[in-house]
Amino acid sequence: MSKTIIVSNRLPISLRHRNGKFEFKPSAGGLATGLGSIYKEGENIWIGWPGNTVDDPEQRAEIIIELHELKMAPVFLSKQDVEEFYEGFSNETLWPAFHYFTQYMVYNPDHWAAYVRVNKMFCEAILKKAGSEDTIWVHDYQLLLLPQMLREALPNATIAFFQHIPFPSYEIIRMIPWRKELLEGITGADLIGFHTYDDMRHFLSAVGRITGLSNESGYIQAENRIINVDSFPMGIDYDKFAKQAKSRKTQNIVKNFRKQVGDQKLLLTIDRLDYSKGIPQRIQVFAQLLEQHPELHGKVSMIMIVVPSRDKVQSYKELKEEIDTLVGRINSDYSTLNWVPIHYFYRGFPFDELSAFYSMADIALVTPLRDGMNLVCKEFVASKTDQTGVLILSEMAGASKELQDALLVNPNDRQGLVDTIFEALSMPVEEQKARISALQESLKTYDIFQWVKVFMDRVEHVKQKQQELNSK
Ligand code: GDG
Repeated sequence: MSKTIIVSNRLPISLRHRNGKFEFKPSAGGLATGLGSIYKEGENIWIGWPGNTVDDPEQRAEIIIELHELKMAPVFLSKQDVEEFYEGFSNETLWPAFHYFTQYMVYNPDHWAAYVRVNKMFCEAILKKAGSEDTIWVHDYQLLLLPQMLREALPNATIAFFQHIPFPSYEIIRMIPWRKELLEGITGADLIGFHTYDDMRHFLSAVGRITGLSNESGYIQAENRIINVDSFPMGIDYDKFAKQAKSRKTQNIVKNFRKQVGDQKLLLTIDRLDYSKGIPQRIQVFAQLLEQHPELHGKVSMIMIVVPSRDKVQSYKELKEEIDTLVGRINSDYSTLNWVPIHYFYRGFPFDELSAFYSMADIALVTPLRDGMNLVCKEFVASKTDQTGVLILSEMAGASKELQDALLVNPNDRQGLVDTIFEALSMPVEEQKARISALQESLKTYDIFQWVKVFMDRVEHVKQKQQELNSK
């Protein structure tokens, strides 16, 4: 019987050390939920890093056994791997390049060597479990070399790859010294997916120019193989967000939160700490709104949730300091005894409280400078069960291609954003309802489960096409 193996840098659990022991915390993220319908079935399995270093061989052996019960297999990374492969090449070279932040790109051959080494470690871990008849679905930019490594070991296996972050223009890709190896790595897959049509187009153009492989309508003819490249915009677990927002638990939290902030209008922003999310720029826009509209003082606040992330990487440390300074400045300029302009939280919240924030917010301000998709804007829409609320969404988020009924903005156009927030604050309820209902329709239909199904059906289709060609 053939099986499906999911591979991502991180397993859908986190391993934590506590009092000399370890414990697992499951991830409630959308991807983990969507792929649950796959890796929990039959002999299927999810392979990845459990998110912490474990050096003791005995502890490793115990972890392997415990993860096996959860249908997972670990790839153990050393501290050096984490520094050079994850924080280094993945997050200081590929992440900035793929988000068009070329000023943060680091070109470090040691980091590249670690990237090759860790991709090989993943390949070896997979080969312990996989056979030629299996399907292997590799996720994201940390594992770009893996599809080709797997192809060499298992020429007939079905290999799929999905990238969760943008794919930039050829002009950026060509800056990376190891661009050819990276592209050849990805093209080991039979199916290559991106969130948007533009990402797909950039990828095809870079592959054509750097590796010489041309395509016809998203089909690349490689030696003995066809490769399909397409866009598969990822959805969310819509019902989970809608149900939670309606639940008594969340509505009680909303009441309690509302008691504390009063009846003022609330803008909500939620991001991982990342320069691609445009957090300082958004704070400046809010300051400009308050400066230009004194009538809003005391009547509007921004709830800003920043979830800690990659805080060992220098550019992220600096970003955190910049945000702290900006928030401090604006709050000290405008606060009164009963009003604070920005409620700033540098931490994550449990799901029921997150849902309460989505539910109570009048406006979601989602203004990344660049984002593969952005799920926060979709979760906000799903949580507006009475259809009131306004989504302001950056054109630079992959989600903007689908969510055309949001108020779409260029995140670099500060005055445009100030005016859009002002417009949102006074949008008639009928218009809010019309927009949110239209957005909900598309998100309901194309949810995370549908996304997984469409992707897996396509994998099947490409493989069949390949077999037909082979038998000719
Ligand atoms: C990458 C790409 C692409 C946030 N705060 C809390 C919390 N969250 C959850 C949200 C959402 C997730 O984190 C963030 O997802 P995004 O999609 O917005 O952003 P990235 O982490 O950068 O994800 C992105 C995504 O991959 C999927 O392909 O959309 O473009 O960059 O789900 O709900 N969850 C909880 N508490 C919080 O305080 N429980």
